[in-house]
Amino acid sequence: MSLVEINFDGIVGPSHNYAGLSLGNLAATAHAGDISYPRAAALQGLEKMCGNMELGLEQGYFVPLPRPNGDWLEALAVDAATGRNLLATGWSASSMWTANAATVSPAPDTADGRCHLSVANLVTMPHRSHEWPDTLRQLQLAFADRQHFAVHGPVPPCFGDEGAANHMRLTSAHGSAGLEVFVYGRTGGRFPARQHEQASRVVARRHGLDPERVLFIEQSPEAIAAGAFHNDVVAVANEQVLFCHEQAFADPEATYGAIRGRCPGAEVVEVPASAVSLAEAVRSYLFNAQLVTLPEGEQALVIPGEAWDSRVVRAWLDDMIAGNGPIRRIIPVDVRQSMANGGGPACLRLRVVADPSTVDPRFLLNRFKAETMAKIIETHWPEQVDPADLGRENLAISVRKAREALLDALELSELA
Ligand code: SUG
Repeated sequence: MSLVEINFDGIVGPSHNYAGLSLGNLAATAHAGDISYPRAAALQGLEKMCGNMELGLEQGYFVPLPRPNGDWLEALAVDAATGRNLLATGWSASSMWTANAATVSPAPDTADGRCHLSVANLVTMPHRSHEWPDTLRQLQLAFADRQHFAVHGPVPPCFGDEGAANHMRLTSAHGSAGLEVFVYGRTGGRFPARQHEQASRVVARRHGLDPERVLFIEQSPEAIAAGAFHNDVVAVANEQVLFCHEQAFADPEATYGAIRGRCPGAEVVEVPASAVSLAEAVRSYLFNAQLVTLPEGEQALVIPGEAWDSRVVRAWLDDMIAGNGPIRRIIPVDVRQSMANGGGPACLRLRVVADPSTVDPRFLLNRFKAETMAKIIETHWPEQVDPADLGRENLAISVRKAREALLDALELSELA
């Protein structure tokens, strides 16, 4: 059994739009009302997946959820006179950010030796709160092998859970036992704290994690106030490396100390605020990167083009690469359509450490499938969506047809 990291990216759905629904997500609110380009968005996401596959990494995907969600809109009694924001909650393609789909504890960390996944309830944002039932169906299909996986329902909705975006794992190697770090926010600040401490604790208990190999860390309130609505906007970990902003955690020294104490080989690569301010970190999404181990063993950081184009970020990265740190390569990618909604490379993927042969192959990418997907996206995804068009019947029909065409091609029509 060979355990590797598989990144499951969310295919950007045909209703991708900018409705400005996420308070505290500065990019999304800044782009409220803009015209979106779902076709370009989905192709950008696909290109990122293919790029990672070419690096020799295992790549999977999840399909877009059914939108508009008629049951949800009906439950809200949305009609022609209802405000546009409420209507837009039924049309969001927000499931593309699969870092919020679930929290994943790989088999070496859990008491029963299975990989555990808990679907995230996403209760804080109305447009995301109705994702979980369809996400759960997909997880149950992809990880149906009960000998190797346990898929859990959501944490009760009183405690907000936003999944892997607030969870990091430090380990000597993906397939070995690791330290799981859950990051939560405290309410009461300028913006909502979306991850509740109790939700993280529930997930850790359900997954059967050894309390000696778990940490619960408070996110810094300044980071949330500056627009880091998830921990993955200011920190990312991979194997023994934690890459983070100086102001990511409420008590950085205690956090690093606790991590080093429980994962002796851990290396912290901290970016000081004097080099990259919190505001620039949030604007550029430097930390919303995929920190990956390449087959040759070195670590690479897959960053958004916006970070690469930032003068101060680039200067810091140049110095880092010139030094002797653990991150040896920088790979910029273009995910601009997702970025304008506050979703960088890291938001677009869910990391699952597993043996690929135990995963339903219909969720694993290869060259041939990528070409098929590209053709379907080019043929069926709307070229553009004006948020004023949400609610129109002809748009609903084309969005539904587009998704059906994709499900057909991927032999996933049971998710229709
Ligand atoms: O939940 N944006 C998403 C972005 C999620 C990013 N994920 C991670 N950081 N892991 C959110 O805020 C905007 C949708 C809109 O406004 O139309 C949105 O939902």
